[in-house]
Amino acid sequence: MPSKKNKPTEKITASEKVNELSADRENSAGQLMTTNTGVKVNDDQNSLKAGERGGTLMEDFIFREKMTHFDHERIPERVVHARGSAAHGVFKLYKPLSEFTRAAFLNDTSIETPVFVRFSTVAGSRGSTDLPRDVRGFAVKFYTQEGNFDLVGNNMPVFFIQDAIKFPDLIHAVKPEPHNEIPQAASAHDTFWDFISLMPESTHMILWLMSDRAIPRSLRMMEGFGVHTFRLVNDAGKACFVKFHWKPLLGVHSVAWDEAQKISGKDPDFHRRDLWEAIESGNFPEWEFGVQIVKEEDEMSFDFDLLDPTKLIPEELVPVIPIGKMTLNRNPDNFFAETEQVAFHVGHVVPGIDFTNDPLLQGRLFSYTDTQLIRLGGPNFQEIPINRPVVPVHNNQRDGFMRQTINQGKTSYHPNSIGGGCPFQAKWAEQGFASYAERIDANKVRARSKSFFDHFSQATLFYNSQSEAEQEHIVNAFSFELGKVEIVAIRQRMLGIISQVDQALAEKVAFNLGLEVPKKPEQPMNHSIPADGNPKDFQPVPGKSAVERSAALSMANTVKGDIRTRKVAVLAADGVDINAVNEMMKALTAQGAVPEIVAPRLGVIRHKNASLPVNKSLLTAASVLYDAVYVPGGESSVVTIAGNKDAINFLNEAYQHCKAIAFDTDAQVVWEQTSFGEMFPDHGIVVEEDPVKLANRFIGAIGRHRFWEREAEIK
Ligand code: HDE
Repeated sequence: MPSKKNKPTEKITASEKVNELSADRENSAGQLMTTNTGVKVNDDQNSLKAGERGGTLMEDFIFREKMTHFDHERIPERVVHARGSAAHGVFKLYKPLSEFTRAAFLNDTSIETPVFVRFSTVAGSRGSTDLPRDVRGFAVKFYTQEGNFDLVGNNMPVFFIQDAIKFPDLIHAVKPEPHNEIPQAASAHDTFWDFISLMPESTHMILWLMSDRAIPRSLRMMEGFGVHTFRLVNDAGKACFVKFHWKPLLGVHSVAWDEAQKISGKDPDFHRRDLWEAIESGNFPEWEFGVQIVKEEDEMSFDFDLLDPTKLIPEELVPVIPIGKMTLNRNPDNFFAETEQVAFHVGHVVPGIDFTNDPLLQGRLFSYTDTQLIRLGGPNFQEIPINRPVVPVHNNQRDGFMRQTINQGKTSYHPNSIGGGCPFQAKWAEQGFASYAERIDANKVRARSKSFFDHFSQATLFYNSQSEAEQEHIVNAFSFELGKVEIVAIRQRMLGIISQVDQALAEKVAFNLGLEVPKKPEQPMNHSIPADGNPKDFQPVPGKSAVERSAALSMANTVKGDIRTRKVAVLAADGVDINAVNEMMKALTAQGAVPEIVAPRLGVIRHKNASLPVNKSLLTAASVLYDAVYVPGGESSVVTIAGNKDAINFLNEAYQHCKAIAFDTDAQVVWEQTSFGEMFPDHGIVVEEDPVKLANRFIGAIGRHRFWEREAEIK
């Protein structure tokens, strides 16, 4: 839960990084057009020709330059996390963390550290939908006074695999199948589940992926996790272990799976648009930054290995301490220059933050620079404005494609005497980075620690921690995903794995698939075995989580009641009770919600001499793009709405997706036309005569986010 210090930030000025970028901004307003060499262009409409009907001349340097630049506009998309949206912001520390780390930005509460944050889906291409069932990337670049620190995390606290060497396999399995490039941005296909069914270590992550965490309502309503255990090192050189957390002030919320699929068609940019609009309207997204600290001497005191990235530390064992707040307050000026060219790297750390031997983390330390070299075209990607630190860079690295820096002097080596020995190495006291001197005494082996072999107990912990509705969603997600798998043996193998998490869960999924849960899990269960390994030595080892249920794992326990930025459709037509609409819009807007009038056609809706502008027509709007619906009274308006099948469908869908719906008493005729017209209204359906009571109850209902319990009624 976010702490008391988390009051919304009023207004934040541009960060140091945003100001620094101004040197690179271009603005054509009021300017003459030029070529790239600065020559003013007189005709941008016609190429140079040998006569009006003749061939284009090679001499036309203006045409050649324009076309060549266009021909080279594309760069490779990220091999994973290709689809992303980003924003600038700032991080403010609540209280110094000097006991644990010497990182300056975690020691000085007066510093406002600029950040650039990129959210992403993992599997889809750059142009894919925002709403697949997928993990979301949550990558934060802190431009600190000691260089850049990148916290390249996800919205789930664990990962699919334990060793980086399996990452290419995992990604090959989840990406569209190589022979026909189908399906786009979806895990529901044979190769993904084939791989997963052979990799029991992925089970915990799979439970998260099958949960509603994989279909967020908004990028602003997701948690973020550093996933790996990192190290913090204090000024005395003493280290402790740390897990990093981001907790959104608006709470963690999701959409329904049916809704996610429909949003993908109606507005594939749903999350990108939502983030953009929130920032443009001054509703700055905010997260609290939290840490779970484990003393070095307690490393071995858990029933799981801190170095195993398929495990989380239950908050019941180690609480998350809120240490600061991040606010995103500015949209990028240019998608390509900033969001596309930003280069994150889990190895970008600052003094006071260090790595552990988590084998996934260790492999990532190689991959991120390597991938930028191909994606951004060479070793000078750190000089791209968005990647540049806000502090000066001095070293003996030189040259390469697209070098921007003009290094002065004649020495580019160290030690040197000609250059006075510059640049100097920084002492510890000068905040020079010195790797933590962990003691290592071991044989060189290709191996996996036995302490990594309990693959199921935290998957069970996660499942047990979910509310009834959330558990039901997991059943449905497994049934959907495995239902799309064509090879029955894969479904069967997955049922064997799911039965290790929870027998009842496996049985429900098996029922939906028309299969039986295998009596005994297929042996061997783990197929990720070296050539000379004995399968018996690689099978999962049953374990038991010290914690049986963890409240933090269920979204049912998240922050509720805040309706800021929630979108509300007001379904109306000519003849609407304009006073009622105005009252409701005023009440909603006062709470920060965003009401929009949706009518059968664009223009205005009228009643007597008054009129209201229509925001969307039923043709362009869809209920999946709103959080709630209000049907005002007004005799001819309610008759029109009641007789409009798109409007009734709008309401039916909102009901099916468990949203708050409000009716004026004299709009009951509309309600009667809906699929839920016969039912006793639940708490999410509000009907009131008194407009003030109606607005208050409706606002309360929107603040609940969803009435998932309604799903039981719908069946
Ligand atoms: Fe990444 N990951 N990853 N990853 N990852 C990339 O780097 C990789 C992992 C994450 O918005 C790539 O610049 C390996 C875990 C995010 O630009 C690449 C392994 C977590 C982003 C890469 C992992 C992440 C990436 C592709 C297993 C959460 C998007 C483009 C050892 C803690 C950053 C790029 C952005 C991107 C490799 C596992 C998060 C190829 C080898 C675990 C948020 O370098």
